[in-house]
Amino acid sequence: MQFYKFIPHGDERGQLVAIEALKDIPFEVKRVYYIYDTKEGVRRGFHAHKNLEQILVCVHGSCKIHLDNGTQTEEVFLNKPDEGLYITSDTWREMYDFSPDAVLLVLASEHYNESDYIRNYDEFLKYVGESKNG
Ligand code: T46
Repeated sequence: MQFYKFIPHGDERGQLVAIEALKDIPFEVKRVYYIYDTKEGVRRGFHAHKNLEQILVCVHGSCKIHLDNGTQTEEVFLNKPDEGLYITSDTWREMYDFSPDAVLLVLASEHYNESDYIRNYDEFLKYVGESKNG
């Protein structure tokens, strides 16, 4: 788990954060999506990826991210529009505890591809186990 800190260009008008590919984050951005209007108690995600890097920025409100690399888990709290959570492909992720006003912005290194998803937890454990053993 790694955080990227972005520079807020603040002045009397307010704040502006710019994120440049390969400069502020380590990959070219091919896709941007955002999650908002999340209902109370919702937990989403429940998957890993085979080949996808992502930066998650909670640009408004807050949410939590559960990360699991097959051996260790972590809970991350996101509530800063100038901070990005970097998630590599072989990480199981779940997003939860969204505040009603939360907007979770995601920068992704690849186009959307359903066949890149590992949606079964046992398959995920097998996948990361095999990756570690070459
Ligand atoms: C991830 C976490 C953080 C698209 O059509 N294009 C897209 O780029 C995406 C991301 C989704 N969709 C469609 C597919 C589903 O019908 O939007 C619907 C909801 O997607 P999903 O159930 O995969 O959403 P989450 O919140 O479970 O997961 C998403 C990303 O899919 C995933 O890559 O890492 O956010």
